[in-house]
Order: sequence, then C-alpha cells, then structure tokens
Amino acid sequence: MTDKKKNLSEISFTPHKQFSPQQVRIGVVVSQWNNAITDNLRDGAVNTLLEYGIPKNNIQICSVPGSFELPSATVMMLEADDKMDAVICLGCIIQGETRHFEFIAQAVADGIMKAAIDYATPVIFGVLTCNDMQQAIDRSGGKHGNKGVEAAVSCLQMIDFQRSIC
Ligand code: DLZ
Repeated sequence: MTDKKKNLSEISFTPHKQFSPQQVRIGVVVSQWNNAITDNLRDGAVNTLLEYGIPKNNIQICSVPGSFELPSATVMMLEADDKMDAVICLGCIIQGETRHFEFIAQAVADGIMKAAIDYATPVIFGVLTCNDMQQAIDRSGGKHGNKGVEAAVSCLQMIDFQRSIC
C-alpha cells in the first residue's frame, strides 16, 4: 500500500498544551559509515529539533562506527542518563555484493525496537536501507526529502504522546 504523503515531515505536528520543549532531552546517535549521507540526516534532525524549540544544550549528539552499533549505543545513552526522553538513531545501510545488508538492517531494526520496548522510551529508526547511493542521496536532503527531519518529527510526536498519557 502506498501513501501519497511519502514524507512524514509534510504531516503537521501540533503538540499537546502540556508539551514543553524546554524540558525535553534527546539523544542523537549517528553512524559514521556513509557519513556523507548521515551528516545530512543529522543536520536535518538537529535543525528540526531546534525549530521546535528544543534547547541546543538538551540535544546530545554522539557518533558510532556503523549502523550495527546504533542499538547498543542507544542503550548506553539511556543507561547513562535517566532524564533522556528519547533517542534518534541515524544511519545509512547500502546494499553491497555480500549479504551484510540484510544482516545489519534486520539487526538494527530489531535492536532499536527492543531498546524502545525495554526502556519504554521512544527510540526512532532513522536508518536508510537503500539499494544504491543515489537512493540514499535522494532521501538525505534530495528529491525525497530528508529522513532525518522525519525522524525528528516522529521523535517529538512520541515524546508528546508519552507525556499525554502519563
Ligand atoms: C561492515 C559494514 C558494511 C559492509 N556496510 C555498512 C553499511 O552499509 N552501513 C553501515 O551503517 N554500516 C556498515 N558496516 C559497518 C557495521 O554497521 C559495523 O559498524 C561493523 O560491522 C562493526 O561492528
């Protein structure tokens, strides 16, 4: 099934009244592998958080070697700081000649979901899984938008959701 709204960033997000951006703390974990792409995802995510009023000092950015390390780094961040409201994971996995793609992509998706459930905390999957570099370029500030922006909007929506039910 396709959705005409292909970019989540096109969907407007109106937080609940009790949502206070000044009190939100967010971790951003960025994979260094394919950093020409992940740097753009990071910039898109961070700029979006700032636009929504999250203070710069409340955004903790760290980098890991590759996407495979995103789930473990997320858990480390959540363990180190129990005031962290959410973590955004950003990576770019590109299909190669070997089977690394399927192993890494599945492990990262499973690991991010596990961290989110184990910690009852939003952990956002901002990982591109592309057939080639052009697809990654198109989705990191190109013709299909910037998935880092979408990851940041999803993150804020989930923090708002969590606060609205507490
Ligand atoms: C090893 C590897 C390969 C082949 N490809 C990618 C990739 O396309 N995207 C990515 O984020 N990381 C890749 N890596 C690195 C692994 O994620 C991981 O960092 C290493 O296997 C070390 O655990």
